[in-house]
Amino acid sequence: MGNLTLIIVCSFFQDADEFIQRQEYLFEKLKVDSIVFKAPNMESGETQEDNLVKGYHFYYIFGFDLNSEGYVVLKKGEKGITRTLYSDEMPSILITKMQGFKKKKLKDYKSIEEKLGNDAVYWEHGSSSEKNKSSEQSARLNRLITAMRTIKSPAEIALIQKATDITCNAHNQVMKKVSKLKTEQEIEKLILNTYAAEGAQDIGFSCIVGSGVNGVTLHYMDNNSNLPDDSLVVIDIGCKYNNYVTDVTRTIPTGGKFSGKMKKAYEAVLGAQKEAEKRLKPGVTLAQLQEVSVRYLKEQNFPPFPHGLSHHVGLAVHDDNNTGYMKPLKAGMVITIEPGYYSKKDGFGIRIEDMYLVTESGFIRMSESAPREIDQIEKLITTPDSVVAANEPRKFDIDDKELDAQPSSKRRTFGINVDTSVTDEDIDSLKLEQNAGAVKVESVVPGSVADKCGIEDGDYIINFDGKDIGRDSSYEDLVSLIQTAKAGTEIKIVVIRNGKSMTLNAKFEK
Ligand SMILES: [Mn+2]
Repeated sequence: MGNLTLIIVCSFFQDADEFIQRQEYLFEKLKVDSIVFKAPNMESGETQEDNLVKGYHFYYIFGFDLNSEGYVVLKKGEKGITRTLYSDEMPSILITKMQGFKKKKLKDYKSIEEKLGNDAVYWEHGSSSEKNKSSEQSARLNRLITAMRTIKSPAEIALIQKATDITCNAHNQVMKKVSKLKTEQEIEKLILNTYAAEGAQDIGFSCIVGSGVNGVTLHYMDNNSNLPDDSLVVIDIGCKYNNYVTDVTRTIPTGGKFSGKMKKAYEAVLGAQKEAEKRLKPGVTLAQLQEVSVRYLKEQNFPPFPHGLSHHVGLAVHDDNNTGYMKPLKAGMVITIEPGYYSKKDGFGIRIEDMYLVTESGFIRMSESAPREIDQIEKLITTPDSVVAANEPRKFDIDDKELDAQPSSKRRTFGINVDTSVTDEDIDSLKLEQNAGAVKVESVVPGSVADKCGIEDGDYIINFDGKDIGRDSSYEDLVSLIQTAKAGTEIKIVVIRNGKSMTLNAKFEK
């Protein structure tokens, strides 16, 4: 990764409270004594897609995934909810940190199941099955979670914003370097490198990089053609950040200039997107947005596009929701608007896709830091050092105070810049235990938790709150640990400084 430096953004994490509140909300709405969740089992014969869809609901309620068979039993008692996980696997996130979570062997589940009998609601990925003793309640539970997921919490919005900022930066990198790139594959590589350098844990979906006539294929993923000299390339991408994804498409000229039919068509598509934006506020439906968008294209003598204008985005790129195309949108929903033009005859495709948070008064375009105006895109391609108007990632409108006011979305500000140029040899030189890893601190943000506890530039963090940093994914490990650190309690951090290990104490604000 070279000498790239990245800021470890630990400001935006959902802490365990948010998941606990969701569990409590289920009891409040369903008015039952017990709820049994069967964990999504990736090993089973069901399709991967199916499992993913099911996995999102489970993750939304508990904040972790299981890759093996397991059950979570929630029981409402006088002292609150008791939570028991029946599984032979330990979830990667530190489940013991979640209040009152008991862990039992999978084989013990059989006995509890008989006791629960018909008084429990059984949830098995939302589908009714033989085991579903209360299928009507089960379907209700499933719809309830879908409804909850449709409106994003401030913590979720911040995560989607972060994923969006990283993805927009990948677009900016491509615009700045496209004149030197020769193939679709090189563009894809640049995108993936940007994701990694900025701390995205994964892709949200496979990159679509369609140059020339390949841009006409909606889900083109071969990405193996040479870039034509003077054509367009459709780049539809989104990374995953702390389980949340994003979806942003830009179409750029390989030769640096939109000309002739390309320019005319691009202007029409951009106009169609802006027409939909004009109507975007609570109360409007996606069908209405699609209608105005298509009508605008028709007025400009361009055909309707062969796909939906919008979809919801969250844990999934096409996120589950209870609104569809016909029900009015509400504040807190996150959607795309993505009109397009596709012509084999012209030899190119165009799609412009942005991410929108619906607000009380209208919307916030979350992806505005990747330019979409013709003059700005051309400027960035031809003079890569220039800064165009929208270049800076947007600072999200929910300010700190508002975030702090939400008990479910306490911020985890740690405050270090990570040195990503650390090699395996660097880690070896620390002489750690087998499979142990380390995160090297490039610099500390003044006044941050890291600063207050005495972390210094050049320190290697090897253990956080009793947990070793792993060898293979040290960065992700640290992020997970910070995410689950409990506010107000003392946390021990072991660092290696000048070859010597030392223990520092940190405390996250309540
Ligand atoms: Mn999309």
